[in-house]
Amino acid sequence: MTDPDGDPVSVSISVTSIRQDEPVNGLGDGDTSPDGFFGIDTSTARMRAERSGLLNGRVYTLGFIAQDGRGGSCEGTVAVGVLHDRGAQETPIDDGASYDSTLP
Ligand SMILES: [Ca+2]
Ligand SMILES: [Ca+2]
Ligand SMILES: [Ca+2]
Repeated sequence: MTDPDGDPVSVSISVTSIRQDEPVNGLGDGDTSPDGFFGIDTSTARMRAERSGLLNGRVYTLGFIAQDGRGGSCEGTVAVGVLHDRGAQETPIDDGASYDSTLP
């Protein structure tokens, strides 16, 4: 990475949201929630490694903001999947639904 101003680059990441394409407590996924945990203004998010046994794998979508400490920032998302079947290794499919993982 390079900075257009020539400054040393040091980027801090803060997680701003955790969402998932399955309900936080649907069918065939146990009965635990919330499924996503993070500290406001921290770089660490934790997601429950569960998915519905009836569906096609869970996809979490993490929102984040990256800041360089000098007033520059950008936002982005990253997807994290939970395989439906670890033996089959089929890529989890994002069905497009968006549930807030941090809700109980
Ligand atoms: Ca759950
Ligand atoms: Ca359930
Ligand atoms: Ca899915």
